[in-house]
Amino acid sequence: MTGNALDQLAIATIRTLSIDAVQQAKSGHPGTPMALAPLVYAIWNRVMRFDPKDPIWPNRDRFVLSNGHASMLLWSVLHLSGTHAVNAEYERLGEPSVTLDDIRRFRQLDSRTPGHPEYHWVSGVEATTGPLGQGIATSVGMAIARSWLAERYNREDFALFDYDIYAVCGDGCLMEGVGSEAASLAGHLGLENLCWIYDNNRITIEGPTSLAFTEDVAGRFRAYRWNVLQVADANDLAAIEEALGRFRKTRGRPTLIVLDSHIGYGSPHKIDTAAAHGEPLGEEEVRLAKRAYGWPEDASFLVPDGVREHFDAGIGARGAEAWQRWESLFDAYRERFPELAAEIEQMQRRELPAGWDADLPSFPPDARGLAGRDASGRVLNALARRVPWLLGGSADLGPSNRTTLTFPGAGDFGAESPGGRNLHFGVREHAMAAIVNGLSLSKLRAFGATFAIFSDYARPALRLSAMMELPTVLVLTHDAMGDGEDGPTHQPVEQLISLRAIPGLVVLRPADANEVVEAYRYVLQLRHRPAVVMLSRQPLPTFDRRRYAPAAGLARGAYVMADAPDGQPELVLIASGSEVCLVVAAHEELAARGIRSRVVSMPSWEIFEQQPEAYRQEVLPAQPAARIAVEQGSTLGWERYVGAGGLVIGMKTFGASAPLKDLQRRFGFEPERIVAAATGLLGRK
Ligand SMILES: Cc1ncc(C[n+]2csc(CCOP(=O)(O)OP(=O)(O)O)c2C)c(N)n1
Repeated sequence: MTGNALDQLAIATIRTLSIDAVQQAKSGHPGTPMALAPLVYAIWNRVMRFDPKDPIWPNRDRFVLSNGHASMLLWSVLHLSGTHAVNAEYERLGEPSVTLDDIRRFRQLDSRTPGHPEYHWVSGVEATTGPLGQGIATSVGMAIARSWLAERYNREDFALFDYDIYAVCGDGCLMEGVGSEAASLAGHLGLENLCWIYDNNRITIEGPTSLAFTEDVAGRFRAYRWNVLQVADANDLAAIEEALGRFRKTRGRPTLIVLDSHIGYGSPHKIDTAAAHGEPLGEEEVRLAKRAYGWPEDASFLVPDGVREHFDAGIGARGAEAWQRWESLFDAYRERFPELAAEIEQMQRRELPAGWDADLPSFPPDARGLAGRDASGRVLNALARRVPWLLGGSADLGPSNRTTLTFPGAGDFGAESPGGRNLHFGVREHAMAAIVNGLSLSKLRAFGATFAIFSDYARPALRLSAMMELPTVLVLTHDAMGDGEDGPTHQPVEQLISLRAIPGLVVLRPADANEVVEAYRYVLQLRHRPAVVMLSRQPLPTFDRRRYAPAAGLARGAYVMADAPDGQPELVLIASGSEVCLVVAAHEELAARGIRSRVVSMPSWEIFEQQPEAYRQEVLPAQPAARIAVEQGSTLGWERYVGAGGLVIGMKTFGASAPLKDLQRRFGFEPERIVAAATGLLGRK
């Protein structure tokens, strides 16, 4: 068989595997894989430097399927290329990532072929995608990481990091705001190793794009300062390869390839949108499509002889050769630059360098205290000096979030300064969170920052951080009503509880400067969980830890900070963050009145829930039943800790625009109100 015939056979195999899997599952999207099979084939078998035997090799080209509903494309190529599996400890397993049986069990429980690409579940998937726009936005983080890594580690004759990032997207990804935010930043940063391929099929679920999407996409990307290329026929392998080649030669700009295609290509009937999306073709249509591809009509899940071998000779051979070359290069690099090589190895395993916490400050007692955000700024700087690959930034609120890294050499990341550690995301919270995911997928330790209220703008990507089990960090300042005069639009109410509802995410709301230190100490040691650190805008007293329990208790999620003298309280006061000092003041006042209370600082529900039952009982015993929780956020959920006999002082409405003191009075966040609630609850004066 000629090379050309083998190419066509391989493409038809991707198409028919996709059709058969969707048909068998009775759900999925067959139309896009049918149309994009040549593209994905060209990228994988002709261009990508990816070693199927080692899918986590650091210098591999990345492939992100942003139109995740076309996941069968990915399952087909992972199978045909013989990509191997890797486990959560980064051990390379000899077994295939996706077997033909997995493909037969597309979308079924525990198969390695879920409905959408799932990072951490299927080896070879570079990012979880499905919510449209996320994949392309994440790819921008990957491209930033690629520039940063090259700048820090490449040396003359040692191009350790020179990989490219390919992301495939459809109309949906380009309609979504997050895609536009990310594209704008990518153009600004001139990320030349980034290539998006836009499947311009002029159709979405409801029908033709003429319904809602008639903008000039190419013009828009030119305005973003991207290199825009056109391929007029999605079946023209040579033209696709030519465009990919031009991308690789383009300097100083990312590339968008606009690929004109027809959804459901090969289907004899004009495929309607419902059939292309979320519905199998049906037996008859499957047969006719196979006939159009010159395929045996009755065969299903057929991989003809020669196809796997063709992938072995293409991506397999090219990947193995690139891998071997890189391994030798890295061996020589390790000899010449042992420290840098050690950094790369630690980073790849998500480990921290020795002494990473050596410069963490300890804050002396101070009644006037320090704002959470100020303590955070000092801690972040102390950590970033010690962890060279810790980097991040804010969505244009750096001075306010106090996330700027100010030590010598930290610098700003930019097109001309790709080694900078301060990222400037612009006012783009959603893209920021997706980019942070991309940085983390590239094994950098990355943080983003904004006001707590705007976590809503970042939430879809944050949810994916948790799903992908990435150790990202989101620094959220102005975590309550501390910004006073800015008013209800800026005062979070339901954000805390909604963040706590994201499975796997660690939410931390430290009470004073020393809890901030402990919060970051905890967060930095996470390897497979994202964290949110909620910080106050206003100063909070730094507690005297000789009098109150050490801040290290934070690592257990909640701890007894102050107690009744005999350890037998009548009442338990629970609070987080800026409200802990209020309950401490109430506790002192109650003590003066002869009422025995306990103060529990509860910076993190999630961490507390992980503690053994005995510890949780010790901190929050069944008796006394009189408990009061105080938090400047929605009261929702606190019932869990205060029980039926308890009370929650929290927010039931939006806030208001006024100085903080007035807001605290209006909404009941004052020690005397807590004292009154306590005496009322106990039926005492
Ligand atoms: C954020 C988000 N909104 C909606 C959907 C549901 N959805 C899945 S595919 C699709 C249509 C996408 O159209 P396009 O990107 O052009 O893909 P194609 O029609 O080429 O398959 C939609 C709306 C989604 N996956 N993510």
